[in-house]
Amino acid sequence: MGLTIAQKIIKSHLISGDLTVGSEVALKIDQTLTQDATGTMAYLEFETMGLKRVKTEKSVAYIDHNTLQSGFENADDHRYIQSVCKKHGIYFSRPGNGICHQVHLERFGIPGKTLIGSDSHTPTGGGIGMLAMGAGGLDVAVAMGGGAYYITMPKMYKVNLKGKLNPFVTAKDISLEILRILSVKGGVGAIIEWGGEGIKNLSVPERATITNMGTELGATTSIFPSDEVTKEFLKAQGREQDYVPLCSDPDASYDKIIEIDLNQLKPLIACPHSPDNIVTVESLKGVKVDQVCIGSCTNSSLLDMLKVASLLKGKTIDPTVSLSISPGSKQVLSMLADCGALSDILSSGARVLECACGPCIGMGFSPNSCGVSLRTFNRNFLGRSGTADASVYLVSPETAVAAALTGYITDPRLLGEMPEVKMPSFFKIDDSAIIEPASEEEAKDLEILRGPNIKPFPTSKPQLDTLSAELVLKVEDNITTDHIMPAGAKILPYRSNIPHLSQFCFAVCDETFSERAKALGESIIVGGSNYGQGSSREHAALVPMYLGVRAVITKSFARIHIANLINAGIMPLTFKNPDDYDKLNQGDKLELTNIFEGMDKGEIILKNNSTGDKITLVCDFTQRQKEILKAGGLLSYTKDEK
Ligand code: MIC
Ligand code: SF4
Repeated sequence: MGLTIAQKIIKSHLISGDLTVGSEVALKIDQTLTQDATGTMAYLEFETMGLKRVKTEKSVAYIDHNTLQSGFENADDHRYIQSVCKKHGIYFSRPGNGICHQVHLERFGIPGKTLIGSDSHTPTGGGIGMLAMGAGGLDVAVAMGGGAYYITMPKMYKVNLKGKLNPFVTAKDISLEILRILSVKGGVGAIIEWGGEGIKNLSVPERATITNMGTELGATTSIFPSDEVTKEFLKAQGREQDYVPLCSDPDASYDKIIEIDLNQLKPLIACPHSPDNIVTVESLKGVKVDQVCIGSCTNSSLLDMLKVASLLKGKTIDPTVSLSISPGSKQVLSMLADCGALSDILSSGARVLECACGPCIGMGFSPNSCGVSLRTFNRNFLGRSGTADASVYLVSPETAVAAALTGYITDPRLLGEMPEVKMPSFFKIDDSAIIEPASEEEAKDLEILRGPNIKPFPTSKPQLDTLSAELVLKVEDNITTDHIMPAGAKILPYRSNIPHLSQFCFAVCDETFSERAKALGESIIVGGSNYGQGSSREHAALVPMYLGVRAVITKSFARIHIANLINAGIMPLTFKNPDDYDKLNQGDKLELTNIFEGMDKGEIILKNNSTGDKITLVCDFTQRQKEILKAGGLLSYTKDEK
């Protein structure tokens, strides 16, 4: 039987396992990326492995998240990461050079290669036919050290696009349409391949918008074929030699096939507070808008920015709206400046922010109280913007401009003619903000520079056969890592200081959580389905571990978060019967016995000593995962193995 694109890449990178869906496969990783909010932790972890050089083909560290530098903390982190890179063979993308996913696509991504990144939107690389996946920092550190990356072999979904997008309907609307169809849980356990004749008209940046937002479906990753469009893009980036054609076999089989007719698609909008809360833009006509943000790793390419500039040209934004534009990379910003488009943006009254994540992760530009913010980003989780009572909507750049010009949610098709905007045949190549590592010889004498905010990361205790602990917190479905470990300008500077960070754990849901968990010593969390969706931040596991959380029991987990929990030595367990969720209440005294035998059987019995109920929990851990948990986390396991 034929293979899908992803199966082909997996097969050529298999270290162990086979293509049986649901089984564990170990993959060789060719490239890694980190960003600074997860990077400090990942490099501290890499350092404990005691290796001199990374063993990947290319590893790159980006500084793009924590660029506000409201104190010494971020600058210290940046300096630390830069010194690790120089010494250990990693390329360092300086602050200002752009958002990791945008820059990686432009300068480093190669079709057919594997990439893991300590950021959940690493699948952006699927836009040029990479098998690109988000992972926890520790998994990235292991891959940098030459270790395998373990995933559960995913199902294969195919989305066939037919027809052509109408003016003002965009790749972002395709992303929102698939979220409408599948929901934020619909891609869990699957890789989504995009195909059909409709993809021929989608450029690489448009494809990358789609693979980027595939993360919001919970998918392992998303991927496009590598074809003539890919070749043109790589050629325009001066990297034609990196092109390899890649497509699925004609008889490849898929677990699900979805058809989208591009001709029928309308401008769409995701309403607060979930990316799958989709309606048409026209149905929200007339809603007053306070703020518009254009940028983020979803929509900050040169193509996006040129469209925005051409729509703003000669016009002034509504005086009641604040508009921010963050170009995705130095390449984008510099080319906008060279062709005069930047001046069109500035003349409209927009505020141009630096090439970084910025408002997307609440690093400045938070909306006013009860504000309505339209953003071209990928997430609109509660509180993520930095303003707790703001209403954040996700839209295409075209819809964003329509709101900025009118002051209201407006169907962009009412803006008149869409000016024709083309990608240039050649991009401006200037890699001066990417610093190469030192040679092995030079690296010997280099010192790693650490700041006082960089604290050693916590380690967990080995798992014992019995666990008696209180249910410290019960939460509902679709809890995101932004609930578990919020980000934003006040908290992000402390990503390398787990004790400080721990004060804010779950603060969005329950301000007393941190103190209560600490006081209990050991505790258990209960959640609904899709627990831990969203980011790859391992802090959402490391911080609960630091606070004594030993097990999390849910209806289901998101992929990266479950891996992070196991890596942190926290047992992720699911209800055999999801209705048993109702039999547990905050404050209940819980007991898990014969844990090791249960791990082997795949079921553990939970006794609720407060009610007398006995509940069956499922744990289908692989042998490796059982050993990691017994050792008290991946780092202890790796040390024990040495
Ligand atoms: C996000 O978009 O939520 C982030 C911030 O990029 C995270 C990483 C982090 O929390 O540092 C992600 O997507 O993994
Ligand atoms: Fe940065 Fe936002 Fe993309 Fe995360 S989703 S990498 S915060 S731009």
